[in-house]
Amino acid sequence: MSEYFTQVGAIRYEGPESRDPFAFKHYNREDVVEGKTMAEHLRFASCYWHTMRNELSDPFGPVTARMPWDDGSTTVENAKVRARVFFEFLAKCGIDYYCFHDRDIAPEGASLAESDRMLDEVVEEFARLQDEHGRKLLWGTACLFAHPRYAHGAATSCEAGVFAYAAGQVKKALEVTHRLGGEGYVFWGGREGYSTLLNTDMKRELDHLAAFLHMAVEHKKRIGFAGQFYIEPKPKEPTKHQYDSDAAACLNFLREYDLLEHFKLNIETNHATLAGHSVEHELEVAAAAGALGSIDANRGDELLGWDTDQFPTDIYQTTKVMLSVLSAGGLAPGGLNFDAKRRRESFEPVDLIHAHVGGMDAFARGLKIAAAIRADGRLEQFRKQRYASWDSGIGAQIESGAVGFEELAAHAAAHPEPELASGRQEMLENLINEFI
Ligand code: XLS
Ligand code: NI
Ligand code: NI
Repeated sequence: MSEYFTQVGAIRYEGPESRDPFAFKHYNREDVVEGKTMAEHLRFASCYWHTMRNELSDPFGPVTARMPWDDGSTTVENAKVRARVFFEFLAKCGIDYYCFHDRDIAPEGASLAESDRMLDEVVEEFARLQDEHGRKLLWGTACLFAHPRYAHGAATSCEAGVFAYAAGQVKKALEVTHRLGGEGYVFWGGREGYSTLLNTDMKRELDHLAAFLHMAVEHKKRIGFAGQFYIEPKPKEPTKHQYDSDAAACLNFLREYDLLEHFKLNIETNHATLAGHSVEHELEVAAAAGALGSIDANRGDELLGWDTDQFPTDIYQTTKVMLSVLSAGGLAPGGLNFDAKRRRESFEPVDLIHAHVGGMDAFARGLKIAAAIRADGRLEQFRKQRYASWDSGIGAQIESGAVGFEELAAHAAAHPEPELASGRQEMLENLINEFI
């Protein structure tokens, strides 16, 4: 078979001393950390929309990405060529998983039926390529935000016919995800929100969104799809306000509409920062509810206010993410999906390799550092000690529900002013730096 990334062979682990830009310095897939291999911990995925379909235009200029394999047509044949390039890319980088939207991998036809037919044809090529290259689908999803019909949203559109069309699209996307052995399915409500409340019946739209998700749960059961459902929070962009604005808002919505048992969250770093949170905040909120599912691994730029979707290269950030992931017991069947794109200036195919290799190494390093911090134990010990007053005496009585306001008021009256210990933030920050 022809090769598209001819400058590069398979990316190998050479260790921290290597100066080869096409070698891993930290990601050694068979290395065991806390009882699992790095590959099992990290479960890397590349996303089709950025890797194969993002041509790197911006609002001020056209596409720059060089994709010599792509003839620019919307034919099924061209879609299959792209698929072959993608699987060669995954294999070269040693990335086990991938993710896609229905409309990234196959063209949209003049009718839903025609789109479905073309999707089926491309999916068969994907099935063949998965076998040939030993790659797996982490999750599938449907693009319910690009076509002009979704201008007012999909499941929250003011137009019922659009809701029906979106249902048809998700039905098919679930079926092809199942066909490809997908381990999950993501709902990201790209336009499920509003631009102005002047024209919006928020309560009615939320009821519709919940009804839509209940139907998806039904269909999942009907077809025997056992993959995990995820909601991906994002506060804004493209709309001014999206209903799935952050992890807490998603959890509340899922609980209110009796959906929580069917969904986990897919947390994206740059969406967390758009919501005014750190990614580790979102991970902790999800984990506390038993709903930490998967991660869209990228990063924003603190000087820019939008979803810049940059590749994750910040070791502090990957360390904090891996601390949360390890303490939550891991991500499987979720993974680390690089929902990330190159800068417009990085337009050569080989830049895709640099970008992914760097992200993988940054996470491998984050994993090793996080495991070392956990093995050292001082951070955990400090945190535990900070709550020692709850382990016995009045604290333990409160936690067990043995006392109420009467007893507590009596306790406060009978005891001197409580003594507080320092939070030691600076000392803990220094402790983390010992390991970076
Ligand atoms: C966009 C989202 C999107 C989802 C999949 O901001 O991150 O790419 O991950 O629909
Ligand atoms: Ni995403
Ligand atoms: Ni995003």
